[in-house]
Amino acid sequence: MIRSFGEIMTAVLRQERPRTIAVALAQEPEILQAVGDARERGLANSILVGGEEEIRAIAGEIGLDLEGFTIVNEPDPAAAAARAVELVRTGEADILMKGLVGTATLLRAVLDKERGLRSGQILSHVAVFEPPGFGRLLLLTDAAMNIAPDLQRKAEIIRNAALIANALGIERPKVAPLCALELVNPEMPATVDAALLSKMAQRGQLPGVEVDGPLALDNAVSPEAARRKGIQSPVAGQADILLVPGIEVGNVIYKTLHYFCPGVKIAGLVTGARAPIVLTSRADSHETKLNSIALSLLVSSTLAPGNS
Ligand code: COD
Repeated sequence: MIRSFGEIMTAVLRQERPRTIAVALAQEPEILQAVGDARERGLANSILVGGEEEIRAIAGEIGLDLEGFTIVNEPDPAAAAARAVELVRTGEADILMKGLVGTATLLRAVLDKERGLRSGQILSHVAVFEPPGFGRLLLLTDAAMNIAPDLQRKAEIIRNAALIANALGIERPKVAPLCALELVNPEMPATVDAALLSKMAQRGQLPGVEVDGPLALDNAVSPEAARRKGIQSPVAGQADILLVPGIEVGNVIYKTLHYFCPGVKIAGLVTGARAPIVLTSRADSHETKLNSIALSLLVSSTLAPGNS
């Protein structure tokens, strides 16, 4: 089982396969820094789609040697997103990476029925955290794509996240559908969905995962909190995957960890498409972007069409 981003990097390097990243609108210092680091560590090369003049100017400012990178001059955001998607669709690149382009613009290019990267599965975002002292990786879904998933969509989001967990060596991931409490309260629809998802998993409708909820965040990740509350559950205190009821909760947890948890390591990707999509927020550091590249490279073979 992989327990850290250091181990993810090692696992990717062990694959000894040349890889290519297609970056949509690459003219941003943290992006260029991250793809520069990825090249230096031998993880992947990149095709930089975006405004060539700006890319060259920023590279000069941060001291990045562009030798070996391919630059595709396409300054328009939507066109750059479409071009980067095309590079992945045609096999010229293994993974897609969001640059300066807006999330919705990139995802619309990915979802384009003729020219996108649909695989027949739903697409969802998975964030992976390595909190200092936690001792293992923690997955959070969906903090960035599916806005207000219904029960069926939540089941599909769990399936997508479970594949990422499997790629990290977690064979049967434990999923905690997060709520504000541990009891079903019909006034709080997330608790009803959590109970239904647990029953679905119990009856084999969600293969390969253990789901138990509703659980509040403390009881999902802290064995001590679960014990004090007297919660008997195969997931409580040991969750691998935190399933949030909607994008706002997910986004707030992601950003809370980012801003209030010094030393936390983070990665984010969209999964379910024909290739992983590195999707981090503009405010994320180049280290988070590099971690996301490594994670996406690791899972790219698992998520290849036909393997999902
Ligand atoms: N998986 C697969 N197909 C999808 C998905 C999905 N998650 N979402 C939409 N589709 C398909 C639909 O089936 C349909 O065929 C087509 O795409 C368009 O569907 P719409 O009209 O519902 O989609 P859009 O274009 O209005 O919105 C899709 C977005 C992904 C852009 C939208 O869900 C969105 O804006 N999500 C939030 C992104 C965001 O702003 N995140 C901010 C935090 S970083």
